[in-house]
Amino acid sequence: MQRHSFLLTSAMLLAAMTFTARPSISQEATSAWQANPDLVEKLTKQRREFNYVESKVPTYTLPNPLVTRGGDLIRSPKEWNERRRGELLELFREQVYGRRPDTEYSLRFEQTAETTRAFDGAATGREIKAIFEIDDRTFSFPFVVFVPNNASGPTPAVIHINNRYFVPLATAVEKPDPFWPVETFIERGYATASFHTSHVDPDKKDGYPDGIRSFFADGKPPEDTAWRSLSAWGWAASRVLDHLQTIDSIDASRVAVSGHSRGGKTSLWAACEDERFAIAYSNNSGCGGAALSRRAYGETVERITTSFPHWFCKPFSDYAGRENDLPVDQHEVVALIAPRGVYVASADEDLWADPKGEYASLVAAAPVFGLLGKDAIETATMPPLGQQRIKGQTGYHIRAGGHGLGELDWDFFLDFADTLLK
Ligand code: GTR
Repeated sequence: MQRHSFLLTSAMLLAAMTFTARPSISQEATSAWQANPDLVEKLTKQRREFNYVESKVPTYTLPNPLVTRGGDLIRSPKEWNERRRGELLELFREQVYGRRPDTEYSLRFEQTAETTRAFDGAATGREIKAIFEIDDRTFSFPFVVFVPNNASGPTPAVIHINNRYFVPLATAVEKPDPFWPVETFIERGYATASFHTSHVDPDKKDGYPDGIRSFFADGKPPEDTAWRSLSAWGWAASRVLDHLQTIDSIDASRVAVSGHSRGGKTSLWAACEDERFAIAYSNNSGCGGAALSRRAYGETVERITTSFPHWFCKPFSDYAGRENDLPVDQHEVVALIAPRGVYVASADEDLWADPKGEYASLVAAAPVFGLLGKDAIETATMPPLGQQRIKGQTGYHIRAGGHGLGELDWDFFLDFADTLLK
């Protein structure tokens, strides 16, 4: 190292001098992300009942994903698959997201619109209706799929869970949308599909009668531990995947699921329940998503289960103010997706979603990836703002700006997908 420093060329010296002459930039480029103290102060003043101060995060011990309920240490992939993964999945079903029904149903797909020349002929787009039948009752929701026209073989795909709105085929073709940038996917060699969460299960406290959960329960009210909206939306992503499996130009073993915020909570859980998903993307998912519940930083279990009682099953609300008693924490959602890919993204100003807790969760799952013979991010300190960190099966970035999902996030997401799916 020492000797190399003598070999600096004049150009490098100049670059180094320019670098030190602009300390704020050099700091931004090299030091681990930390919450902006001014923002912490501002948010603390605005919402006194929530904690934004790092030093006030309660002390906690995370449950070890590699220790069974009975206290046994899991030592091999076989033990993980046979003794631990199922147990952990059940705990999340019972305590957090609820259990999906096992009622039999039939499903068919009906094409309602098509364009074979989207984006100057680069893609074929189709609007599809998923139609479910139980006895003589039916339920349906629409989704839109695009596949590249000029790929040399089956392509990977991304299913985006859209928690904001439905983007019909015609709109997707005519109006670029950074929340679901279809043309970007096509240019980068990916197929993509998307649906709107509320078409599956209305995203409101009293929406139950009109959603898929009520359809499955034949109108009966949900049991305390039955699935709630997040799980229902994730289930819908699996049904879209059922459709992608029927398309020859898509390689269904290389399909990622993505979502923002409540959609990000959903995509993580979708990939826990359905091992066909090759990658889960969580964007600004926060509480009940990637962020550790025990940190109680920003949004808490109490707040989320009162504001959005339809997202989580009833038992989760019992941990309001007593997160330490949870038999699980959110790093174990990441662990359940191992050895597949998991990518977590945060935003600098989105302290409500607890970027530090989102990152910590990813890192705390690394031992499970390790046990399964895969690399994952283990570095405890966060990367600098705007810089992507990828190691093996996991990736992370924290972007400048607030709660949202845009082109920069997607570029990073697809860079990660390129490493695992291409
Ligand atoms: C917020 C909620 C978050 C997050 C977000 C969103 O109001 O507190 O948990 O899900 O909504 O989905 O945009």
